[in-house]
Amino acid sequence: MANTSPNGTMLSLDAKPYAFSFPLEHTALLIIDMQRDFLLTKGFGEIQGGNLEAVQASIAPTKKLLEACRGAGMTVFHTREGHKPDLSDCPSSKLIRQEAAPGNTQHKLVIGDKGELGRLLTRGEYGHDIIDELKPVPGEVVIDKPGKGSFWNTTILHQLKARAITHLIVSGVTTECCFATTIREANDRGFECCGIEEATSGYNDACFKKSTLDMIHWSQGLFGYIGGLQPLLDALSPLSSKGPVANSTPPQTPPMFDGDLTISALQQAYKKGLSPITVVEAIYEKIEAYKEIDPAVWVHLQPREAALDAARQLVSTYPNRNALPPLFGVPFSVKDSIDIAGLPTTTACPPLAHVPSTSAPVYDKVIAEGALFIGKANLDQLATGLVGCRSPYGIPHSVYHKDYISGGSSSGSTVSVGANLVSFSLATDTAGSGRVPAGFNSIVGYKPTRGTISFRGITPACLSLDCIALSTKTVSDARTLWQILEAHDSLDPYAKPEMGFERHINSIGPQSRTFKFGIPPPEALAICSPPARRMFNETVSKLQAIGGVLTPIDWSPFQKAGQLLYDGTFVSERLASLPDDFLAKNRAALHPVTAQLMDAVVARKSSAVDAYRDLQAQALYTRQAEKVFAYSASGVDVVVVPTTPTHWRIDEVLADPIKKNSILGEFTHCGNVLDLCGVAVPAGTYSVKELSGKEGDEGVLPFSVTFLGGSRLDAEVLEVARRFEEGGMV
Ligand code: TIU
Repeated sequence: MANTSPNGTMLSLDAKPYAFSFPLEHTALLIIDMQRDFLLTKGFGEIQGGNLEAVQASIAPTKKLLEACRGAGMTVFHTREGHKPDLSDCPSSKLIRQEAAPGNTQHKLVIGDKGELGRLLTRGEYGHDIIDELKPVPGEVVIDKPGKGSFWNTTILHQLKARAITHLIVSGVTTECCFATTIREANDRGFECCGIEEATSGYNDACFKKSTLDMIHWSQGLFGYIGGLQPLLDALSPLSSKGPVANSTPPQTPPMFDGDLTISALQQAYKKGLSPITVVEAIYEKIEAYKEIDPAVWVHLQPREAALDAARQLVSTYPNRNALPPLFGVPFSVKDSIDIAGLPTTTACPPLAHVPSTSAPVYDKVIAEGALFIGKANLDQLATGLVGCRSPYGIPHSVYHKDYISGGSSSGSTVSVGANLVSFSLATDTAGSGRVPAGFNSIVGYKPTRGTISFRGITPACLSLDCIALSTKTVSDARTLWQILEAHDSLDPYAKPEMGFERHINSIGPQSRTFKFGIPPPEALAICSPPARRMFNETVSKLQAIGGVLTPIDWSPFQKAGQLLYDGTFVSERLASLPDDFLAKNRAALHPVTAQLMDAVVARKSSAVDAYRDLQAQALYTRQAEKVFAYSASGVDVVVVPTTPTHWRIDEVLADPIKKNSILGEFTHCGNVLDLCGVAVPAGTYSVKELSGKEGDEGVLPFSVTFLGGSRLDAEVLEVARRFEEGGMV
């Protein structure tokens, strides 16, 4: 049974204790430990005395289940139980207890010992890997777990939340051990789980398996649901075209490119046979045409032939369109403060230009996933500014209006996405540089929690606040990139610890229909233009209409943190990133506004005492803001702000460059100072004349709101933003 709901396609199957309903887009298939060590002869399981015939009964049904879920385009997770070769992650409870049993005859070989399939349950060994029949394909997640349950000491909760998963279809081995433990762990973290009876089995008799499954659904579903394979296959079969179909051949006539550059649309189109060569040809036509409209987008454009070569290379590297990496053939731009080996990084500051020999990890990662590099995008000099008017390579304008600013500092990045020249851009955000220009070009600007994506290989603006920003067309595309890029980089001194404490899924959970949000008080919103105020009020109503509960918050830490960035010593850190004599030597070569800003920083003569006071204030406001987002009766899921108070004309900024710039950061600066994550999302348009007050002015301008969340609450923030994007346009 399928129907659509605010959460997408709802499916349902008969199960115990009652029907299991699940939203397809928020459901993952979780296949537990289908490893050679557990399923094949001479593996760990057999050595420990397990009944191999019983456990192998799960293989064929699990294969059917996996194919059906892939066919429906469902998210797939696999787990593998095992340990580091030095066994440092293997506790004695696993290593010794069974072996030490009086009269033990079964556990003569233990984890780490040499068996015929390699060292038992040891990562990297043949026996540790998943059986050939169920081999993961690109895009599927493999979780290596040291425990029986899948959640202990792994990133699975984070990775499921990152994909907005709330429901799990669970299969795998062994029923009595890792399957059951995982369902219990998942249940405690808020997931709705349905185990599939035929697709799990254990090392014991049928009675033992039945008892294990009964314990899961007993008492009206104490831990979850148990369903049959056929009812699930029946529920999924109408959707079988959504994902890769085994052994299908490409159509004779490849599909036309419809111009939709969202990552999700390109993924579908490439699966159906579209060639990335067609896409490259189409976008170079558009890029050439757009140079007439705005010649200031690019600092470096890849030659068309080079991009075509890269596309041809991708086609030959990935001949199977059913096993493409997630960014296969997805065109992107890069802010020109991010290193790409062999190309100059200018940071829009020619005296600082250098040609790096290695690329930033963020660039390498998207290339490794099949993305197509198109060019390096313009920016405000030294990534300093929110306007887009401070570059020697020209002033890009909003894709909506030639007289209005594009915003900055990621000006070219956001225009290249807003003008539909590329699918996404790798940008940065130090004080709003990813969010402000996203707002002025009606795209999504996502600033993840700082330190969760590597910032190596990037010219710093203010290193302790700098953060990668992702410029995309949709929240879902931002989420896709975030999943690919997010990883602990031990060489990045500002990296967050590898595993953060993850809250259970709540505001984004299976039962949630509401979320709590706070907004700035009226006196803080008074800085906004009349259309920005009107549209912000309408946004609040829209949020309430989609389940948002407006909740009072203490705005003061956000406001004070913003002031700290305007008036405090953080601006001195911009100088700390430059060579000592840089200003003296290069003043004449700098953009006049950059020179003026840097001179003002020097003239302040801030002391170390001033800097420490600011650091202490930052810590205090950060703790205060954490309370706003705390998991408590008064805590909110997101704070919603206008991305900018207004939209300036280019001539207005040129006449008053510093003040006009600082006003734009009113609602973004706090995000960096308080270690928040945030995503700017388009929220409709208004007429230019409503802003200018001049009847004769034509055209419209975009309005944008930003959803701010606490540190590492990215999954929650993106989910609320998705709900707004899909249901809340004003
Ligand atoms: N021993 C046993 O039944 N199982 C395991 O050790 N791991 C899993 O269940 N995967």
